[in-house]
Amino acid sequence: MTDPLAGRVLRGDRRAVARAITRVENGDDSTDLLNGIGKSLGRAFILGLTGPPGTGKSTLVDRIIAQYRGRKMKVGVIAVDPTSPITGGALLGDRVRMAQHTLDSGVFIRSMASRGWSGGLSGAVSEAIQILDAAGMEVVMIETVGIGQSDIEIMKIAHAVMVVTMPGLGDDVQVSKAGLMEIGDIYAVNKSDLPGADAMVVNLLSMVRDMKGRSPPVLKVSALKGEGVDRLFDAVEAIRGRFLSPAGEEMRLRSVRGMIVELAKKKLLSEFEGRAFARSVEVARKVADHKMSYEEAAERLVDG
Ligand SMILES: Nc1nc2c(ncn2[C@@H]2O[C@H](COP(=O)(O)OP(=O)(O)O)[C@@H](O)[C@H]2O)c(=O)[nH]1
Ligand SMILES: [Mg+2]
Repeated sequence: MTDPLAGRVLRGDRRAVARAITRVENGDDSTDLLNGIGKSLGRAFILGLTGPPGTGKSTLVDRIIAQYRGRKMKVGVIAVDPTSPITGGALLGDRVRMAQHTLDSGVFIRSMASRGWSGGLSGAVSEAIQILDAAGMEVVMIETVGIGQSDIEIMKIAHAVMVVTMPGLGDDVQVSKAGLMEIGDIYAVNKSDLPGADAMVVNLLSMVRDMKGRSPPVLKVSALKGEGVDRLFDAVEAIRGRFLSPAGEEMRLRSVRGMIVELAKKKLLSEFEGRAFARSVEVARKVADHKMSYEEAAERLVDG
């Protein structure tokens, strides 16, 4: 049976979208909802933004929203932040609130807390993207703090990934360690109004050049002052142009595969937990009686 909420989401009803995302965020049963919208998807261009905390991702998201709104395009944003909601930068918070609360019905911003979501994070984000896609958002941006494995995993769902850095980050350490050098399609050196931006660009270029066959652009920008935003946006649009063209087939399929795998993982995990706990009685007894190692017991549960 189709959830009536699905129809409302498909019509772009904002309250329905909000409620649907809350449902997937809480882990409530959303099977009927997602089946109801699930065959009308794949139109939204998914742009991931990731990088160390405080580099100005949210401020940049705000700038990119403005660019798309200038073209009358509908934009959805999901900010996954372990510490703070999208209001991390007070300035952005104010502007976002204004944007939401005044006339702009073409923007839907939602922050999702990652705390306590072990394993299920990417699945829930995938579902939220589906909802925004179904509601007619032409672009969906996902902001994550690029410090953990799950943040990197979410980026597999994106059609394009922008890695956001800034001068004086301790250079390569934070960026390369977290695996950010492998996943970026565009590198933004934000806060270029501060000293050290050129050095950061040179540094990133050399790291990026080391990798085979790829030469993602490294662009200076100041989200605060609005400098370099046009060029950065052009780089995003170049990728979106490919996404929309027949040549984007591979890119589109890669994202779909990423989504399906994340959703499957989420299902597997939640089903497994219940079953495994029920079945653990016997092996737990053996472990307690020193007849089996924890390792063996865990393997026994996985094997079924
Ligand atoms: N100087 C300077 N500060 C910036 C720039 N962009 C963002 N900021 C500031 O950096 C802080 C963190 O920004 P935020 O967008 O919340 O970073 P996030 O944690 O990566 O999302 C805020 O105080 C912003 O105002 C910039 O281009 N230049
Ligand atoms: Mg932020």
